[in-house]
Amino acid sequence: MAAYLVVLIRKPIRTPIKRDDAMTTKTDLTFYHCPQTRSTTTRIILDELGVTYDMHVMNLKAKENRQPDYLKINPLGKVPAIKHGETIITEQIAIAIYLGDLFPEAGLAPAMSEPDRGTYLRWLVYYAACFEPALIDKSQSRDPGPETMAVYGSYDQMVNVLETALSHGPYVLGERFSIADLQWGSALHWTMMFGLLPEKPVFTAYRDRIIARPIFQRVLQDEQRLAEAFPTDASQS
Ligand SMILES: N[C@@H](CCC(=O)N[C@@H](CS)C(=O)NCC(=O)O)C(=O)O
Repeated sequence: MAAYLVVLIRKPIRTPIKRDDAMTTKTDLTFYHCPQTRSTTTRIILDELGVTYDMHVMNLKAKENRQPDYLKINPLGKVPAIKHGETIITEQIAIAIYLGDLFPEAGLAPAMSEPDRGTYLRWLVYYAACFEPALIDKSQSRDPGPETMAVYGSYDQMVNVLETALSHGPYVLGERFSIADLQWGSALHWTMMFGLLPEKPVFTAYRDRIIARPIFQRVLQDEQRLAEAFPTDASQS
């Protein structure tokens, strides 16, 4: 049976983790990762939350993510994915929301009882529902069709709406830093690097502010090291 290479890395605990009465604990968390891909954002979120997890790193170039063991985790063979106890979560935005709620003590996700919750969800989901589809269509020179039929309107509309959303303060929620900023800081970093998003001043200032965070920088540097052992085929990332 083809086994994929697995690296287990224990992350330091920054915040005390309380044991639940349930069978699983918050630390019973496995993160499936390929360096310098969308799962890098998940890694940044995990480290900013300061929690412990096991990291399984796969070699995308060798298609380890397409082996039967991993297809049981995500039948699409995509990263990121996490396993918490017996629950598997795929899709980076679902994972971001799940992790923020799983570790409320980190204060990176507004609770349902807080007024910021709706705005937080709105811009996180905008990433998956509008931003990514628009950028992928553009990069593939695909015509999204009429604005009323395209899920993101038009590429230009999608970009303008994002620009306005990021203009209100240092962060998506104004003065409050959240997981939404880790998602968007990372997204702007990669997409502007690949020329998929215009380098508007609002975008560059926002990106610079978020990626300057020490944990963000530490992960980006370590991803370079990891990518040498677990290379990524650029066309898959
Ligand atoms: N909809 C997924 C997309 C994930 C995705 O496209 N991941 C890429 C890496 S950036 C991947 O795993 N590609 C490998 C492959 O398809 O073989 C999400 O948002 O999590």
